Amino acid sequence: MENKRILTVQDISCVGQCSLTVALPILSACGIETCVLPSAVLSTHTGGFKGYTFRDLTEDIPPIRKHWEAEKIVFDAVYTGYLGSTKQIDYVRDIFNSTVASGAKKIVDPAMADNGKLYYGFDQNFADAMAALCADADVILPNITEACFMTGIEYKESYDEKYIETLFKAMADKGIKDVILTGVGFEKGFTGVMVKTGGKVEYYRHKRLDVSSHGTGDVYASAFCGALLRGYSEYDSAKIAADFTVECIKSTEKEHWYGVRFEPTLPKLIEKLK
Ligand code: PXL
Repeated sequence: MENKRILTVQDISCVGQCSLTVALPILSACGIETCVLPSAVLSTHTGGFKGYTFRDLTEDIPPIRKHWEAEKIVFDAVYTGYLGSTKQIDYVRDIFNSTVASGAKKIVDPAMADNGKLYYGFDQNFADAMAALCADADVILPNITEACFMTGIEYKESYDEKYIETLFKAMADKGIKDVILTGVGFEKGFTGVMVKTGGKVEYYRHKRLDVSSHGTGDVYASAFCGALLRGYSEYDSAKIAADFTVECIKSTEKEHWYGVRFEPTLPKLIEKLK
């Protein structure tokens, strides 16, 4: 196996099973050396806990990047998740333009919204800046809500393929390249991923479990990046990540509302990628 090194930029939510506490173990299980750049440190994530602490690390990013440049450290891929401010988005762009190996994959999960709403602390200005970062990426992993906020298209709970086509067209008009659109379901009891690579669009349908947990998108994006760096195509990586996420959700008890219990399913992911 060729050794690959990925940099992931997202927050540390000390408790809550999302962002770095999810990305690091999953990418490691995929056999990928994982370097981290924490965008902020929070006592918990922002979805359902009250009174969390938030230490913004924005101003640490440029000196960290400069040190890596001085050491000639480069990454085979950069994967960004939850970012705390528009300034951080600019600093991530500087990383895209400097500490990457030639041919490095730039993967952006515009983690900022779900179920028709932006997460606490974000506004349309942030969504516009995120759309611009997505245009600098090779592949992005939005859900439908995030795609809507980035394009100005109205969010719909139920829709047809035409609506999804409209979202893809609007993202392409913004210069966005490959898209793994998550949470796309046309029938009751099923959801799936619509994958646009180059001009090709493919759909992978899977069972919809009636549990919604924070951090599901992070579990999905981390497994996708792991499979991609192991040499799978974007479509196959999207499929592997979907099957993994469904299994993880199955292992998550109702009381474990704050995150996805992914640990019991890691051996299956390792086996799959063998
Ligand atoms: O990707 C989800 C996520 C990550 N980080 C923080 C969050 C959330 C979702 O609410 O609050 C801090």
